[in-house]
Amino acid sequence: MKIQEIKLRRVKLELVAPFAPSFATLYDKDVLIVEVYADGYVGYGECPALSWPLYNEETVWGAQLVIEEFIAPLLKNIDIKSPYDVSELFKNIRRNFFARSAIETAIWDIFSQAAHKPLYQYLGGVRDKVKVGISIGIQKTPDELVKKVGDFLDFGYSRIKIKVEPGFDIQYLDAVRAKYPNIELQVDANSSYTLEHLDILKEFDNYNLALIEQPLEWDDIIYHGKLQKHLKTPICLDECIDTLDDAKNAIELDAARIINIKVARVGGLANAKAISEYAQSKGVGVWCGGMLETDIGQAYNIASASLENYVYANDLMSSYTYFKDNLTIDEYDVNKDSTIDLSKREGMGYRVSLEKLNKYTQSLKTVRL
Ligand code: OSB
Ligand code: MG
Repeated sequence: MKIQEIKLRRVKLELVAPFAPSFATLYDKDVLIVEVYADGYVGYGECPALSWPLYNEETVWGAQLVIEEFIAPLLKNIDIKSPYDVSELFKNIRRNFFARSAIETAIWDIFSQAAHKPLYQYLGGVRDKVKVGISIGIQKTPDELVKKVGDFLDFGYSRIKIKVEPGFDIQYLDAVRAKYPNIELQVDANSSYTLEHLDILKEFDNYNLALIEQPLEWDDIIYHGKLQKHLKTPICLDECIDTLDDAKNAIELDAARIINIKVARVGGLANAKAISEYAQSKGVGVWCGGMLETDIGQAYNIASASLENYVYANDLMSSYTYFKDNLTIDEYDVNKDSTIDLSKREGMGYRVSLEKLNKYTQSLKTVRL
């Protein structure tokens, strides 16, 4: 398969409500959608980097430039034999995993279309529906959080993840547990604590949490291992697992008893699968996290969650939970048992609406190879 052309679109979608992890508040999502044209096929991919380098080092601005100037040229006149070969082509580019993933996933779309298979089957997925949960940003008051939790439980999400940071943690957990003593609950700190907060971090053990996600520095593995010795609640790493080696180091140091694998953060589906299989060989279960992807990016997240070792509920949601509108025609919803069905359509599984894509496109650049 040879790529002839790549279109890079900056697309802006409005959120239903502001979303606040510890590091920023998002009101809308400025994303990069790529269209890869190859041998009569079109594959879609998404780079979900944020507008600021506050989650990790990437930004949507930088990713666009890196794809245009450095990633696209590597594909010129290359006959790609398998989607598993794509990361190898990009291996000399340091990091920039979100940018790499946009192109890599679009190539998976094309190969699974050409094989006449739904992506999840082509990837080797073993289940046709995946467990889902919701991620709730930091709220102004504990009461507001309790109300949001109730709304999402009513909607069908049975696993709730709450964003926390120092000062917005114990009181909030007290309030949620007072009303909902038995729900499946977990927290995500997005690197807002240090070991100086050890006393507070130990208190998390009192709330029967499924896991604590990325409490310490975004690029730290060693101190997470030290912290785990003081906690009963399993530590789950997100930000600092970008490569298979990161996963090996984290498991070796007992810094991650669970791993949140984001397709985009690890540079695409082949690496997500490799990390998941390695973790499985060590008895470490994984789940799929997200970066507030549009429904195009979510298609790949959903497919990844069908792999065998995705044993925990994933941060996946119905197409209208975060965004006022979508980019695909085939909307999907959460079932009553907090699952989402895998699409049986060939390729990534959801037909892109060109009308909507054009409507929300802020700028478009065509790169011919
Ligand atoms: O840390 O998981 C995170 C959103 C933006 C950046 C980081 C994170 C998140 C989420 C949203 O928690 C989860 C999702 O997209 O489903
Ligand atoms: Mg996280």
